[in-house]
Amino acid sequence: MKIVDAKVVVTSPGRNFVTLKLTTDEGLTGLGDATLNGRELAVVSYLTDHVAPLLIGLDPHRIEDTWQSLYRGAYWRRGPVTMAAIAAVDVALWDIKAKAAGLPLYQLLGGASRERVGTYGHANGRDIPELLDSVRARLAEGYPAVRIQSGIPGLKAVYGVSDTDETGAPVLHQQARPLVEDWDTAAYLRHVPTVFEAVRAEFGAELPLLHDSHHRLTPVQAARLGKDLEPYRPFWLEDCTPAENQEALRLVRRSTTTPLAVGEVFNTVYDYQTLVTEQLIDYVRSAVTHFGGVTPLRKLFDFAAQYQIKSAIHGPEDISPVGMAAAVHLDLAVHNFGIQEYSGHTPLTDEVFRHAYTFSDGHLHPGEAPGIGVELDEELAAAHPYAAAYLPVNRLHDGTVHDW
Ligand code: GCO
Ligand code: MG
Repeated sequence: MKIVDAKVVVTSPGRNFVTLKLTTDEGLTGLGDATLNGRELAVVSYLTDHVAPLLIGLDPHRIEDTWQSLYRGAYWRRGPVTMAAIAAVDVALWDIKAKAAGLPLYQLLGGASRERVGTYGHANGRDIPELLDSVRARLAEGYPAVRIQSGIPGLKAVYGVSDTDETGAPVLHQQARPLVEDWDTAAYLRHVPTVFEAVRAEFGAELPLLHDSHHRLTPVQAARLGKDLEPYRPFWLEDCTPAENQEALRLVRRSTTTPLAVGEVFNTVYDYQTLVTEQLIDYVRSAVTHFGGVTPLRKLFDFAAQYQIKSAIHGPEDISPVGMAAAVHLDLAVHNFGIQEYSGHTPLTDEVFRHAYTFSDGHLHPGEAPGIGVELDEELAAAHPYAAAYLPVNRLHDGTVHDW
């Protein structure tokens, strides 16, 4: 079998998604997600101008060899643009291989290690009463675990709550400049424990509660927050520091037993080396889409497993249903699965990307369709073209840019 066509499809059925479609001389097709939120067209160019020409004529079964040649052959290794492009190729090849075998991808990854995949959903509120309503809504939808984010008194727009629709999904800013949010770490550190206290008081001790600090704290601030949240037994504290400084997590780890989750912006195993070997974290958060695909993510999970660290694949709305499908196959197969983030997509997105995976009773299953189980409606995709959109930026009261 040979690859005869490599096409990049950009569509915006509510938000931008970048998809690679490979076609073989036997008529089999494979899809891979290459969406890099806010920087989509850089990956489109990387794929179209530099990768697609290399794929024509290759045997699609040679996944490891293709991965290694794209990673090593570029000379310029790592980075989100490169790794999102490689991820799309990797997933498209796994899709083709599994279709050729007539099996759902999880079967090629060792088969199911569980019956279904547990998830967490997002609850957001501008204030605590609104957040409690949002938690109630997620529980009514069946979510077994909930991430809680709340507005902070004195701040007008903060991560997770500035502009969300009725499902809790962030509203896109399709405009020429990024939206500016504001930030005050002291106010945040004072407020978050009161949020946990209120949610525990309303929903009891058993509901797994997660929280995302979105890279905003210094190590000593993160240590303080981890300690302050201990009485409320969080399931995890996510991205407490900007973890490209891996050593920063040593202080946090020594100071608190609050479990830590890190890694959605990481793109290779080297980003995790210290974190994993020193057991500084409890969950690795990379997405198939941003980590170079199923091939390296599986290796990361096996590496993490040696240190009792579990998987928690990044699953916001900006991972397309193609990336989500690949994630759910991995989730079902790996032994050290922890939890899957799942926000779902708009009905229009689910029409553009018809998928076999299902969400019911708070759990995902990849389905039994051969491959990853996603079909792209190219006509509908073309009817919703790319629209420039930015993630927000974050500024302190004096105007200083802060981590977003
Ligand atoms: C999460 C993430 C997202 C990111 C988004 C950026 O935990 O789901 O932090 O909300 O902000 O993926 O593109
Ligand atoms: Mg996050």
